[in-house]
Amino acid sequence: MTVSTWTVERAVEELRAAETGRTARRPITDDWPELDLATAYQVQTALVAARGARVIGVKLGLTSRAKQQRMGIDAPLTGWLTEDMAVEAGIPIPAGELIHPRVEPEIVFTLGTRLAGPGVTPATAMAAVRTVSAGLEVIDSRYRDFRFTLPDVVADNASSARFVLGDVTREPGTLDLGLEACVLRVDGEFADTATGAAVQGHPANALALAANALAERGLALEEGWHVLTGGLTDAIPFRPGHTVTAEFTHLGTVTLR
Ligand code: OOG
Ligand code: MG
Repeated sequence: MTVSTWTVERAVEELRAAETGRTARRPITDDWPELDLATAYQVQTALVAARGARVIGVKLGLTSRAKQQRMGIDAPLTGWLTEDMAVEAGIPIPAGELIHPRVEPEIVFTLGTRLAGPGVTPATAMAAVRTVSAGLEVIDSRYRDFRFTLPDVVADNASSARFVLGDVTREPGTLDLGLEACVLRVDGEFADTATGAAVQGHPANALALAANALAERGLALEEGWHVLTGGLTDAIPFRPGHTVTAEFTHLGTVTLR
């Protein structure tokens, strides 16, 4: 019998090595099949702590059918957003720092008050929102070909890399976010489209889901935090020199180069 020598600490080291060495690795569960979801979230928290950047919010992953079908996983997850992931609009993404980046458009909430589960409903979730904006998330799995199981991607902080927020902010309640549309283009060419309803039927459902999921681990969404509600469309490969735009009905246009 072989005894697994994997631990939370070892998983963190392996993921850090893949990230800093810009080399994708095989899924941790290939070597550590016993990695369960609760332990994977411990890896995620330890990984983000090891990177040392301040937490400024939460990202949801795999909240839309487009994303779930592409990744072959039908359960949403959460990860942490840190200060160093936020990129100013207009500043080029340092693609050389990443392994195989992909871009996806998202609807983003910024919280005016703390939001703690359990029992958060979409309505109570929206009552905590100060502003809504559009965003483009750059994801970059530390796993080869973005191939992973749910515990793998949870451990890898949901493939987090960078994100940009649009400069239009709207108060919730002034928009029907289920009907808010987004057109994604690469170098001006149409790539994909979706409305806010693609995310769990409505982005408010995703926000409530995040608050309730964090509550299971004794955590809450804090005032001032950003919440990325999940890719509306499938993510598209981000190649140096390309310009990706996400044009929203009321939330403006977000550009990444
Ligand atoms: C996992 C990250 C998912 C989203 O918005 O669905 C995510 C992945 O697709 O690699 O950020
Ligand atoms: Mg995302």
